[in-house]
Amino acid sequence: MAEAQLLVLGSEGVGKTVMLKRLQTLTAQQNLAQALHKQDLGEAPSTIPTIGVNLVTVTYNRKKYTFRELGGAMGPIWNNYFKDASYLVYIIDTANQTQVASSCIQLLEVLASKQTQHMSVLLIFNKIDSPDRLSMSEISALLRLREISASARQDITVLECSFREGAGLTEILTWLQEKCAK
Ligand SMILES: Nc1nc2c(ncn2[C@@H]2O[C@H](COP(=O)(O)OP(=O)(O)OP(=O)(O)O)[C@@H](O)[C@H]2O)c(=O)[nH]1
Ligand SMILES: [Mg+2]
Repeated sequence: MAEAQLLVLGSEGVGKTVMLKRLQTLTAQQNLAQALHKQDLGEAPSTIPTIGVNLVTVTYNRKKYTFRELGGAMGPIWNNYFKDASYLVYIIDTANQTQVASSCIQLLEVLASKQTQHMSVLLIFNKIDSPDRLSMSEISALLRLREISASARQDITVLECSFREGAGLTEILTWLQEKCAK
């Protein structure tokens, strides 16, 4: 079976583990099409902060995806893991206004690394269900998203999600299928 290696990065508590649990549950459903349609995923799974690496495998349409989540606390050594991955999922917590700026700086550092130039990037703005969240345009301005997309070598797709509510999961599966098919 074909296999894709993905890296999942983002500051502490942005929702990396919840996303992986949601994807695992969703793709394990017998009737995935129906599950995707209903989007009735129940309560958000509970998590504890990831210490070290959280390895999760998801099978979708006969393709295997291996996600390697690095806990946000491991930020300083993320770069040790770049060489093994071809795809990057980077999550920003739109509700954590004090963290957004440092998350953006970390993203820029990741994108500037020589070892990530070949990667396809999925940039996720999570927690859009939160009343405190920054809007897409506020974050885009803060992040200078347009300039980044124009200057970065990587192919960047931006998605707004709420892993608590299950919003955006279908789009993630579509992205996986499109990008990882190559
Ligand atoms: N409101 C809201 N909360 C969310 C959402 N996604 C995740 N959370 C909450 O955010 C908290 C942290 O989620 P995790 O998935 O553990 O975060 P993480 O990115 O894996 O964190 P580290 O492993 O410490 O780096 C949990 O309490 C989640 O329930 C969301 O879409 N909306
Ligand atoms: Mg985690």
